[in-house]
Amino acid sequence: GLSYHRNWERAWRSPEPKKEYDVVIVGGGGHGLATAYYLAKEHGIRNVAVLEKGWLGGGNTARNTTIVRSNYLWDEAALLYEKSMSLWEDLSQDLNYNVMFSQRGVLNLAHTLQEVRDTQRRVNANQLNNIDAQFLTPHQVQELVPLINLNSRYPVLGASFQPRGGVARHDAVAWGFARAADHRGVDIIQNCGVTGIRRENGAVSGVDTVKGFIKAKKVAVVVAGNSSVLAEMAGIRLPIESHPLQALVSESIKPIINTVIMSNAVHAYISQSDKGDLVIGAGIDQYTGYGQRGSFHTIEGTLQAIVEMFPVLSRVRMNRQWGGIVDVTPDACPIISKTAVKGLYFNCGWGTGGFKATPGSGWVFAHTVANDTPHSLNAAFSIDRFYTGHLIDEHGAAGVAH
Ligand code: FAD
Ligand code: PYC
Repeated sequence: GLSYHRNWERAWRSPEPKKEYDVVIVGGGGHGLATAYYLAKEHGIRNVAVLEKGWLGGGNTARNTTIVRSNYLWDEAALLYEKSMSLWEDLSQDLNYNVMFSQRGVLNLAHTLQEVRDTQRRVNANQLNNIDAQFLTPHQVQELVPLINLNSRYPVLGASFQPRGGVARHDAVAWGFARAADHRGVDIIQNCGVTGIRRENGAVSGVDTVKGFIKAKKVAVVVAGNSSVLAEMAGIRLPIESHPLQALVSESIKPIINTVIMSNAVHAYISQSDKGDLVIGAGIDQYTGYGQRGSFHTIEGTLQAIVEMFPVLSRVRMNRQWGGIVDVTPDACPIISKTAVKGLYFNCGWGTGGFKATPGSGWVFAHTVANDTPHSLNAAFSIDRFYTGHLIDEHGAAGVAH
């Protein structure tokens, strides 16, 4: 500050794009940057460009509420998210960048008898996969969260708790991966929207961008809410719907909540950031669209639920509200896959829950792109499952209902 911003070191270069790369990654969110980092680190592939139409992490990476957990029901999803969790636990050291990963625990509340049964089933399934899930009674929930009203219109009958879950600092995740990828030779090019995907004889040959054509042996698309738009450029249809998802933060207040509390049933969740703001999120807006905002009634319903669960918050002022566009699949699971076009790969469909997967997603996608074959952890998440019917239904474990 005292140097008037004159002496900051550059965290990454901003080169002009080369004419050709071994791999072009489309999308400079956390997932795209993580993919670039692990391509360089794990597979020695460094002739890589990340093309971002805006600024790094300006999409959902910057717009999400940063909840990290791995308590998914089915083995396929649980193992993938748990891989991500294990990478989170070492990420600040690995990137040499403090991503402020804070394992303050995540609670998923159950408000009906059926939800209690579903929650217990998921906890049992998690324990069989060595995931640190516990079932808490209402009394135990109250001990963890003294301010919660257990007996509101949404009575709390129990909860799952994952102590290793928590939150991280979203910007730092994008910047940490970017800096570490850049150090390994990856070119990061912002303000470089991709406008076309070229193909020759059934194989990808490069991308058209606002900075001209860039030749590429492989193209890996990681653009979250814009996935269908990019797929159309390559003549592919994806089973994806893009919906707005909203969040908001309050003014800063003293520490009052030291864990993460989520309720699928009431479409609301809350944590408190290290700055003191309450970070509150909603369920998705039901309509599809690409506008990064949401409708008023959704956020109003969310705040009604929050105030019922936490009457003490009724007079806290809200500071900012925003929306991102989430890419939702029919089974609430991602697509991390080769496509019918040789050399073209898609990583999308993370919907409302991809932030927690950022390192794991990049790690398995890098493997898939480098070897032209999926890792065992993402083999089940191929696009083929929508033809074979081998869906992995994780609607119950999705953070917010959709
Ligand atoms: P993004 O960060 O969106 O990156 C995609 C990038 O592609 C963008 O930067 C975009 O500009 C770029 N792009 C698009 N089109 C082009 C183009 N033509 N050319 C070049 N670049 C292009 N997940 C959790 O796990 N926990 C949470 O608590 C959570 N909360 C959420 C709350 C909200 C309000 C929202 C919106 C999402 C939330 N999510 C959460 C979901 C999570 O944010 C996403 O799943 C995840 O961030 C997706 O990461 P990404 O890197 O793929 O996407
Ligand atoms: O997937 O845990 C999650 C989540 C929380 C808020 C939005 N998504």
